[in-house]
Amino acid sequence: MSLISPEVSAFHARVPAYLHRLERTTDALLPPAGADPARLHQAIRYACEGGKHLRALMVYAAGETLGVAPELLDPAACAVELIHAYSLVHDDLPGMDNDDLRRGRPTVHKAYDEATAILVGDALQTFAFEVLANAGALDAEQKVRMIRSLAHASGSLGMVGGQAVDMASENLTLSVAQLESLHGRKTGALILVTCQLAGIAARAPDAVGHALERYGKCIGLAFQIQDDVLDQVADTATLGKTAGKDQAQHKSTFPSLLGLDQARQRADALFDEAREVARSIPGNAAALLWLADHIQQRDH
Ligand code: GRG
Repeated sequence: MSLISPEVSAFHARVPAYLHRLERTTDALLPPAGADPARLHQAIRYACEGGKHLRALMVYAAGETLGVAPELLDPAACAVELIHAYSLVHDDLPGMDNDDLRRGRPTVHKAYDEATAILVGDALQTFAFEVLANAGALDAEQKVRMIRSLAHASGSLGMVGGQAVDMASENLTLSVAQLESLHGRKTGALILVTCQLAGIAARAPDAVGHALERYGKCIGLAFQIQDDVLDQVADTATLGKTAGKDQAQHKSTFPSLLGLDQARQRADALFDEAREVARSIPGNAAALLWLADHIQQRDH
């Protein structure tokens, strides 16, 4: 049963069209699978398939709230998904999380090989900045601001730094504040930047930009808490209460620090806060409200 409220159903109806725009933008940017070197280009396209595209939808939702035409949002939506895809390919490598499956099928290093997976991530990262630099609908200042924001969010003070802290924290018990800080960088920075990119496309005034950032921070943290909760529930269902991967590595998670119920409550409170912030943004908040509902209701 859909729990989408009538208030936000208008954006819901436009989601397939936004996803189609993302697919078209990405397809036009990436070299064809047969381009030399064909194996690398096949693997690049493989890495981009599947996925829920939540980050791209955040760009479109924040942009729609601010009244931005979708063609000004396409490059940013594509760029964040490319950075996200690269981060997953590298995160799955044996030197990092060593995962065999991603999006329900073999990870890139399993379907191809480790060296190819490293190169796929490298190439996806550079394509993300190329699509912004090429964006014909944006002016030069908007492009530079977008490139700067995305570089900052994905670099060593953002996602890459968060990954480094995560790896260094293995087998340590973190405080809730430390875990929030780690995930604010590892997962949150890329979610937050989706709102910043939409704000740049809209030339939003500072006050609106700050409200959008608050929305993005709430969604980013809620998403990560929910991710931990979903993992814990899946581990408990499939492996028994103690055999999950995170527990085997003694990794701090929100459910391990707060308990499952409190972790769920914290995520719900953050989704509520995000909706409250969305309603305070001048414009049509329906898209941002839809997104908060949609992410809150996800089961994977
Ligand atoms: C290796 C540079 C580098 C960074 C890795 C984001 C990240 C940093 C690693 C991802 C590891 C992970 C599974 C984190 C949990 C939260 C998360 C990002 C889940 C995957 O995001 P979804 O659910 O993925 O949006 P889809 O497949 O839908 O795109």
